[in-house]
Amino acid sequence: MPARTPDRTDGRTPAPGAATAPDPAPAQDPARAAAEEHFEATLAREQRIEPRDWMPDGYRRTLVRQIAQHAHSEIIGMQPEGAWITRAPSLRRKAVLLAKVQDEAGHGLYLYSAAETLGADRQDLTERLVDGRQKYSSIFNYPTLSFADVGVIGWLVDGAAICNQVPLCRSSYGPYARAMVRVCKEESFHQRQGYELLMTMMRGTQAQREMVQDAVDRWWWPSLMMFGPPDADSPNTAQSMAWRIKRHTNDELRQRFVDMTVPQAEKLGVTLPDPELRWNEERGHHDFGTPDWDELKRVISGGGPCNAERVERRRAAHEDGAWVREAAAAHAAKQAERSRRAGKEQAA
Ligand code: FAQ
Repeated sequence: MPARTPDRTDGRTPAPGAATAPDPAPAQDPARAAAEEHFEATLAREQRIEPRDWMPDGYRRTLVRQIAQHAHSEIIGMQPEGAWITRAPSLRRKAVLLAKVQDEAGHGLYLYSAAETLGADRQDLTERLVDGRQKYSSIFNYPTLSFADVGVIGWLVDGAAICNQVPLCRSSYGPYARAMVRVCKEESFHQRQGYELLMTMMRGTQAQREMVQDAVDRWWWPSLMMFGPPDADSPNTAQSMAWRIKRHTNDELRQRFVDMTVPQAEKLGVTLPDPELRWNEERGHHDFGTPDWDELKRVISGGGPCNAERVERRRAAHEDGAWVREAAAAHAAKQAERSRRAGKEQAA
């Protein structure tokens, strides 16, 4: 029988960032000591922590932070490609792109739901995004200058997302891990559509090939930065690995992405813009150059080329959607009232 949260009946916690009373010391509270032991044993057995299980406050906070940032990334990530829906060059490309962008919205919704199982409030998370208190992936702060960018986002950005997220299917928190399974299946489809689009362009005119190369040159380094700062400068990795939230470090996944992508670039016929990129026989991996970490810091802290535009658009969309949320809430209240009345009539 799994240990349940001993001090809360509904397994929920105050909004992230709210003050929490310190938990009693385990030695003084046998129920708490048993819950902690159960938590550690569950991790050691590679089993999942579920919403009603006891978990350390830090574990909960870390998950809310990562899942919220991830959800925000999916939602903000709709914008760079979404900008091309009206300009896609054929009905087929338009339909494919529309479906892809809708998938990203779905991913955001699964992830916000996963954050809600930890006690986070969706409205609060959105407010934290639009007022800059929570982050989203740096990659979505770069502009999409040509239709080739749509293909390169599918190939490189979704490719990096897959490398990062497939191990998260084994993350220790059940709702997050389960959400990742479906997300990864869809991301893998997105990656193929991007690669297919680029392959088509590479078989086209010289101008199209140049568009693809230009897009690769602009997106390569930002894609490597998606994996986060180098391990030595990553404040969260050690603890997140110990809690089995993350299963690999940022540098391990970055290396995996480079090794996976180099042969695909060769097949496509594009050059990756890194003079230091070469196979290292001894390591059995590709060596590659150092991303501009100052650029990553700048983009994360709001100074990227599109940060202001992305957040402003998200804020406006949220405000424009207020009437939909109000209508849905009014409808739900009406339904609830109807079932309450029907229940009363049945009981009478
Ligand atoms: N951008 O200590 P670490 C997608 C932050 S989804 C912005 O290494 P951690 C789908 C980090 O959060 C893409 N912020 O942190 C798609 C932390 O913040 P704090 C999103 C970044 O969490 C495709 C601080 O810096 N994917 O692409 C970035 O252990 C196409 C220190 O860093 C996920 O969110 C960054 N690149 O590792 C959609 C995956 N890197 O504590 C549309 C889940 C780091 O100061 C189109 N997340 N930070 O608030 C993760 O795996 C991890 O959170 C990492 C960062 C690996 C991103």
